[in-house]
Amino acid sequence: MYYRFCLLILIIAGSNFACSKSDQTATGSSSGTTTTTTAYADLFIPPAITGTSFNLTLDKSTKQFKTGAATATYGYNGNSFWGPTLIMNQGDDVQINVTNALSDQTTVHWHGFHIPAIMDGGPHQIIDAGGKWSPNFKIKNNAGTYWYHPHLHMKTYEQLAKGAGGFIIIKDPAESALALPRTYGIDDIPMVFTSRRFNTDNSFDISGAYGDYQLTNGTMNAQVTLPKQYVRLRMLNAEIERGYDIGLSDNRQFYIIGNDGGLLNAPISVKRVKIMPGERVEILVNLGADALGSSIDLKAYNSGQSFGFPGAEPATTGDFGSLLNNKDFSLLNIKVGASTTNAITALPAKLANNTYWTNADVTNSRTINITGGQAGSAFTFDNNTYGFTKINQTINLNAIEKWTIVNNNIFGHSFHVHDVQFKIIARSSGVVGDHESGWKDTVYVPLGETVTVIAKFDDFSDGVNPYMYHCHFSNHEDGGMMGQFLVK
Ligand SMILES: [Cu+2]
Repeated sequence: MYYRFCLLILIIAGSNFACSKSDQTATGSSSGTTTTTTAYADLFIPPAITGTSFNLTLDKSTKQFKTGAATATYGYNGNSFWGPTLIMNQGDDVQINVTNALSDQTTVHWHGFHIPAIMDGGPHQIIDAGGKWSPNFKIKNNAGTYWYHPHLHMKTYEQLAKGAGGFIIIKDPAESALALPRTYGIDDIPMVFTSRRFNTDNSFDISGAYGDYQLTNGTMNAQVTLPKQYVRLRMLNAEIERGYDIGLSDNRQFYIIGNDGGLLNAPISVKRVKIMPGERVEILVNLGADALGSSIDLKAYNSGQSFGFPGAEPATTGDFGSLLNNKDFSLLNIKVGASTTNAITALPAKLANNTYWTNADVTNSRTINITGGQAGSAFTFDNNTYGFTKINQTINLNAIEKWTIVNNNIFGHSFHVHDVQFKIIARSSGVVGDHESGWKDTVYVPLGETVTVIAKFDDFSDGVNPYMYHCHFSNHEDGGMMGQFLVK
């Protein structure tokens, strides 16, 4: 196994994990600046499976996160946490055989995919303990970073928290023609961020909103050596609730090249990018000018966020507290290694030719209000708790719909719609950021904000099987912050 035990010193007062390198000091936003002794562990790179036929088996496992007992986990295909990366080509007809080796039901949802509702893997496509499910569908999405995860109603949090999930990378001819890093695990790195709290017996505490220990690809104190050239990081937030405001420790510029539904039209140069649960952001980082053997941290700059940003709460314990809350902390220590023979050394000026929906295209509009959450009650949409047999919205096939999501409530949320990729056209707080200007399936709706998106609901009609829309905070989703829509 790749991990080593970590001698972790958590500087609670000083606010950060401090890691072992002698030249590195804690970079907490408040008090302590302390050199400490923590060993890094090698970043786990999920094995990749390429082709048109994929076998996935979800089973119990264990992983050694801390000294003492191993932690009970879930993983696909024998992995101790998370699952293999499935690499698919646009236009292919793929068959996936899912085996459920748990002693509990599960489902597998293909997050971001435009596929028939019956293949979607939502709460209705239940795979019984010991059972199998074999969906097949054509890959219609653009090249990009997608993922799979359980979507069993009221068990999504538990199963995702235990480690059930995996990446899907879609390739297409337009993306393949670009001079972008795409050697998996070398200069093209999948990175899933989450955090966990542990009980005293080292089992996961599956109750609160936030973990105390950050995990990147299931690795605590992760480190990776990347080549001295442009590298591509495919970042996924698979947290329960926490958002991440991501940057590099020397505050350098990096380049957003894609979001949920594939490439942006051109790279966007930034120093920070926020990524909320369910969202993906692909970035390029130029390591070409870095000295061999030097290192840089990819960090979450989560201190000082305003209330409503998930993880900004000041508490260190309890359901809405965490040792990582309102802190800056490292996600990955990157060591700069030798460049590869096929190094990408320049930033493409142009990436894609997306043309997006506008108000002029809209054939129907609807408004969804974020409700509930008061006095300990669950969050809801339009005051309706999720109902397994309840259809909340009915959409005409080929409609181009404008959805306005209104958050006059008490906290931020991450709003995800199945079946479609949408275009964010308005935020009441101001303009839509360049960093979220591409195709999206998940959008952050901050406290006090109204967000408007447009999507076309084409190709797949079904008068019986619904798609889901929901908050991608899995505790909110499990609590009933989910609705169902039919396209017919
Ligand atoms: Cu929510």
